[in-house]
Amino acid sequence: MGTRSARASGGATIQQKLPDRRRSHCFSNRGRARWLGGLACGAILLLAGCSRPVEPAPFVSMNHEISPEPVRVGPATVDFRLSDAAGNPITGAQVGIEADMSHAGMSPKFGGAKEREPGRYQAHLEFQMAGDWVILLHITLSDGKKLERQIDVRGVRPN
Ligand SMILES: [Cu+2]
Repeated sequence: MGTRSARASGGATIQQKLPDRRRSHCFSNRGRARWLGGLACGAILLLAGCSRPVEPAPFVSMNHEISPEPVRVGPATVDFRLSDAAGNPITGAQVGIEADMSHAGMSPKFGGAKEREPGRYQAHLEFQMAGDWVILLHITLSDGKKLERQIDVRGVRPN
């Protein structure tokens, strides 16, 4: 995973930054001890990377609107805004849409969203059946961070 390799290489970088004087002063013992220590450190970091959640998710708030209202079987439009902790629009996000029904046995429908205005995104989808739906937004921010948001759409009406 990205985080894991970033941590491992971070450890290596710190080691390289240690002054060379010490290394040449007593290379045979200290150099090797440090090298082994570095390995142990790396292993610990790898283990920690496995058990820890990937990274604290960035703060992103989302407001959404679905039309038509009330939602019924057929085409629908989802408008949503992404903004940061300060309320500024989050631009340049790539957003994949996944629409699922809450009951088993239906395959999810996938689509994408387009950024219509800075921080304002729009997706088109089709509700094929009346009932309860869940829309998942798979969001990749411009810096590569990923997060998900869920929109519950209950009681889609028959057409
Ligand atoms: Cu269904």
